[in-house]
Order: sequence, then structure tokens, then C-alpha cells
Amino acid sequence: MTILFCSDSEPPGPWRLACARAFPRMAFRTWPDTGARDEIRYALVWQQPPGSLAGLPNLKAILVLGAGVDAVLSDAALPADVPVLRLVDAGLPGPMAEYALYAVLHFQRRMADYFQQQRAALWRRREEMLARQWRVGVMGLGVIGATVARRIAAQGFPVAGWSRSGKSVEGVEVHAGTAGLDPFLARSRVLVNVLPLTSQTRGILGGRTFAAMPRGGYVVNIGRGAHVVDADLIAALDSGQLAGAMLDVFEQEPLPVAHPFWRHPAIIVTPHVAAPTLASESESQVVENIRRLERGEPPLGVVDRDRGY
Ligand code: NDP
Ligand code: OXD
Repeated sequence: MTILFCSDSEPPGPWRLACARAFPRMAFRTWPDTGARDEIRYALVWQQPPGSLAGLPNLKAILVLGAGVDAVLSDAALPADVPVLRLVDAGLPGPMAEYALYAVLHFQRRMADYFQQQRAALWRRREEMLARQWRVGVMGLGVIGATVARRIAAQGFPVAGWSRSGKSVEGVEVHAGTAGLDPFLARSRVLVNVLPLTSQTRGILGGRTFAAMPRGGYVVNIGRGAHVVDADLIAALDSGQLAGAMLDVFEQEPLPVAHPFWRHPAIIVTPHVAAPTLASESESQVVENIRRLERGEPPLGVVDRDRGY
């Protein structure tokens, strides 16, 4: 019985150790060194090479080493009848909330202006608004989005959230579905995106959304790069409809050197670091899922492939 590690970007070392500890009788292989393909029962994947999961006749589950499954599901050769399991929580919500809170405070406390003033040795106080006057909107109220919304609300910001179902989150004003989007955007001075990337959410951070926000708003994207229509974001910043953006994820990663986001004065770029997956935080969930499957029990974090998340 073999566990296959398939990733174009992550090192296998920590997962090799975790699997050796939990499943000493299973072999651990790293793609493309698959060994006998009919021995492979489980695939641990993150940005797998396209086609790498095809032709594995006894594969029982695809365990994604992250919360977002868009890259895995976009593989045309993904076996149709094998369950895809994602990480749920696994230490990700806390760091995501810290990143989002930092972004909100950075904008609210006018830090970009003060960084610039310091370079000119300029002592000048800027008008500031209290947290309670600074409305934040969180798109996506899942395991991560709900934590992001609660943490920002706990600092005194009025927070609203938007999701498909409109499930409630304590201390957060909730809006749901297509009908709830415009009222949600109209009240959100800062928009924090924590949606999964699906056919419904691709390009959601585009001109229409920015125009529905209050003038001079801010965007924080920690979902996926393809949520943003890059040209629309630059146009909204250049026209003053938006005042700033902090972006952690990009349609192409690493962000190409020539991309205009790197040099735009109102954009802060970080290299997909809001919440890296740490084996120490997530291995127990991966191990538990393999154990469940070995015992014939239902696994956790099953992705609904039709919904795309
Ligand atoms: P969940 O699946 O738990 O939550 C997804 C949320 O989005 C749910 O509230 C869901 O609504 C909502 N949603 C999905 N589709 C729509 C839609 N069409 N309209 C409105 N709401 C929608 O995901 P997680 O919270 O675990 O993760 C969210 C995303 O964060 C990941 O998919 C990944 O892309 C990103 N991420 C980024 C990281 C980084 O380092 N930058 C790290 C980790 C994750 P409902 O509740 O009704 O189902
Ligand atoms: C994830 C990520 O989806 O790291 O877990 O982006």
C-alpha cells in the first residue's frame, strides 16, 4: 500500500516523516517516482502536476494539503469517482485573520501616508476615523471567513459578511446570495475577500463590485488571484473609486516581474503568505482521514465537486 505525494511547489519531507510515524507499513513515494501504480491508495496533493493522478486504479482518496481546491479541481485528468478531501481549519483561520486585521488597521491608521511622510521627514497629522466609523465587509463566511469577521469585529469595527447561505456569525451583520451583494458592498469601506475560487466567484472583484462600494474604499484579497480582474482594480485605484489594495494571491504565482501590481503606489503585494499550510498544524487531520478510510468510515472535509468548494 502506497501514499503518493504530488506537488509542484511543496517539499515532501515533513509529510514523509508524518506518514512514516502514523503508517509505518505504508510506502511513501513522491511523484513522478510512483512505483507500482496499482499499489497507490492515497494521494497527498498541492498544485499537483496536471495528469499526475490519472491511471491510479486503486486510489481511494485525494487529500489536498490546503483549504482551497481550485487548482486540484481544474486538472482535466482528475479521476471522477475518487473523493477530494480538503483541510478544514488546520491552523489556517488564525493567521488569515491576523493578515486581514493588519490590512484593515494599516488602511484605517493611514500607515501608507505616514511611511511616505517619513521618507520626506514630514511631520503632519492626518485626519483619522475611529474603528467604529470604519465598516468592513468579509466575502465568504466559511471556516476561515467567519474567524476573520469575528476577529475584526472584536477590535470595534462594524463588520458584515456575505455568503451563499447567509449562515449567522455572532457579532456580524450577515448578507446572503445575489440579492444580498449590493447592500453588503454599499456599506463596506474595506472589502476582505476569503471566498473559494469557483465558476461563480471568478472575477468577482471587478469593476461592478468596486463601483458598488463607497468611493475611496479598500480591497484586501486573501482568497485567490483569479477573483480579481486586474485591469479593473488598477482602473478603480487610478480613478479614486478605490484608495488602496493589499493582495496576497495572484492569478499567476509567482507574480511576474513585469506585472503592474508590483509598482502601483496604492497596492501592497505579499507572496501568498497569509496562511501557509504547516504540516505540524495539519498532519493530524490528514492522518485522521486516512485512518477513517482504512476503517471504512466517512472522511472529513469532503469537497462538493459540483459546487467547486
Ligand atoms: P469554506 O469552504 O469553509 O468557506 C467558503 C465560504 O464562501 C462559505 O461561506 C461559502 O458560503 C462562501 N461562498 C462560496 N461560493 C459562494 C458564492 N458563489 N457566493 C457567496 N458565497 C460563496 O472555505 P475556507 O473558509 O476554508 O477557505 C476559503 C478560501 O480561502 C479557500 O478556498 C482558499 O482559496 C483561501 N485560502 C487562502 C490562503 C492564503 O494563504 N491566502 C490560505 C487558506 C485559504 P456557504 O457558507 O453558504 O457555503
Ligand atoms: C490554501 C492556501 O488554500 O494556502 O490552503 O492558499
